[in-house]
Amino acid sequence: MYPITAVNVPCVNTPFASTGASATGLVAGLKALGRKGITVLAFAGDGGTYDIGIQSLSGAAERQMDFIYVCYDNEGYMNTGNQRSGSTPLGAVSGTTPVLGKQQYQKDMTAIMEAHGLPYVATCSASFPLDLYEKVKKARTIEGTRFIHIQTPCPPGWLFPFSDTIKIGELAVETGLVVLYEIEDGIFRLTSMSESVASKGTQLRPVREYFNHQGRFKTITEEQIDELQEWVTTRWKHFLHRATHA
Ligand SMILES: Cc1ncc(C[n+]2csc(CCOP(=O)(O)OP(=O)(O)O)c2C)c(N)n1
Repeated sequence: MYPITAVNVPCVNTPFASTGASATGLVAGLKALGRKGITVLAFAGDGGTYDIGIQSLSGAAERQMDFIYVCYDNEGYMNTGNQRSGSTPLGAVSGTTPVLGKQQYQKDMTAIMEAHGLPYVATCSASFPLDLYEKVKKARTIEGTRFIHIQTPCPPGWLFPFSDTIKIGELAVETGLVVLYEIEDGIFRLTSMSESVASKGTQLRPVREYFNHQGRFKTITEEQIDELQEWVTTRWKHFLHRATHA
């Protein structure tokens, strides 16, 4: 219990590489004991999910182990002082991309998890808590591996004032850099702010607005901004198409 863990339920701390394997073991152990009605929830950062723990997560997902896996994604290895991860965006300065910023795009972890044929995957933002609440509630009712991704803005790592935290998360969705959706048994659905932008037919805000508010993008180039704008626009069209041809 606190300060060892801040949650009021039984909890196991595991090494980075083994979150998926540890959750698998808990599911198997509860089954062997005949304990029913307990949800196993795995919770790991983007470093722990996109990079260090991807093999055990992929193995568990391929076996359709019965747990919810939540990746809270602050787009870097933050508690060791902000090293780049597979989720750090193109152009972002970090401890390991200190001069030019990261030169690669983010890995699309939710698409990778969808490709495992999961019964439920969803994307969320810490700035849209009701959407997150609904998705976790729904995931609890489904069997098999469920994957939930949450973008969680990080003031000290992304270099913006703490008071802007909710605004930055909202901007990520309003610009289309983060798209809120869920895929249940293969059926794709936009949700929350992303759904209302789509259904009203309004435009996404320019990605430049998101970059302007964060110190980590201080060295991003005009070419990179244009490239990212094009990438967002193309991806948004793809999502709109999926939403209307579900
Ligand atoms: C097995 C193992 N390898 C490496 C580390 C060092 N380490 C501590 S925190 C961290 C990065 C965590 O990044 P992330 O999973 O994104 O979580 P965040 O700190 O951003 O919440 C690393 C590599 C460790 N503690 N254990």
